[in-house]
Amino acid sequence: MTEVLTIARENGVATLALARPDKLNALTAELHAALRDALAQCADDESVRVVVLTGAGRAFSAGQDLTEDLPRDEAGRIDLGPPLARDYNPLIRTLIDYPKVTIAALNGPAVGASMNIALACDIVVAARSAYLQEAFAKIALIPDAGGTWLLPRIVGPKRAMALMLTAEPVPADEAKALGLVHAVWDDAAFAGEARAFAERLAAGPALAYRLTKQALAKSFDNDVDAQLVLEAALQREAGFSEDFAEGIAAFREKRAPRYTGR
Ligand code: T3D
Repeated sequence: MTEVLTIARENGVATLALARPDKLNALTAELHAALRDALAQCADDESVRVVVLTGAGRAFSAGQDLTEDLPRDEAGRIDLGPPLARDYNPLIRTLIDYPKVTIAALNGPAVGASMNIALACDIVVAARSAYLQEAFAKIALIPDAGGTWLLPRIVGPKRAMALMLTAEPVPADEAKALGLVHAVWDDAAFAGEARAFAERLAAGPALAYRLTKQALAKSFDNDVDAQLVLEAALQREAGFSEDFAEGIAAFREKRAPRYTGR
């Protein structure tokens, strides 16, 4: 059987590549299951510090596979409740809560649910020819996979509304200007630049990154006082770490730090 997801581990980076290139890496139940397993494995694998999600071939992913058999209700209508409850919603929760740095490396278009999966990663980087598209309205659906929560928090409610109602593609450079994408590289350089970027993060202080993610996850719910209390608690934890001691030592000795994530 052909693998629908490939996993490569190198220099602290696990690269998970959606691998149905003939179908622009459209998401099936099988691909969701493989992704779920891979994310769980990488969370437990101490040698992995950064997870990169990307696509094989010319697309990141074209969203839900529209040719897959979908469940039906008693009246015979397509019932999207089960795949959302089983696959999409847990995936978005997993990505938002993920204990390691996640990078969506958009080698090509990220469409429908796959745009929102990318946005649920910590950092999005893109090849110049890539685009992001909340394509749902084109097939008379509403944006799911966390899109209605994620997108307005990134670009503001008006832009989110327009992007969702028009279902227009957002080219990579425009997505960068909107804050959806952190870096855009030319297509020919993309794979190498994305790998180097991920490896730089993998050499960073993994424990401090995890705690930073925990702090940011609360920042839109907490008031300033609650956030200051949370920062103090998490900063104490960071301060107790071997990495902090190493960071201080490296600074004093004028050398690069060697972080272990402890
Ligand atoms: O299950 C649930 O819970 C529902 C959840 C839904 C979440 C969603 O993601 S809804 C959004 C679903 N996705 C789409 O609506 C996008 C559909 N695809 C497209 O509009 C276009 O393919 C693209 C704009 C993404 C790219 O266009 P283009 O011209 O570059 O490529 P293409 O020729 O259309 O596609 C290449 C092949 O991929 C083609 O197969 P073929 O004809 O060569 O055998 C095409 O059918 C296939 N493909 C592309 N997208 C999908 C797909 N096959 C299945 N599902 C797809 N989503």
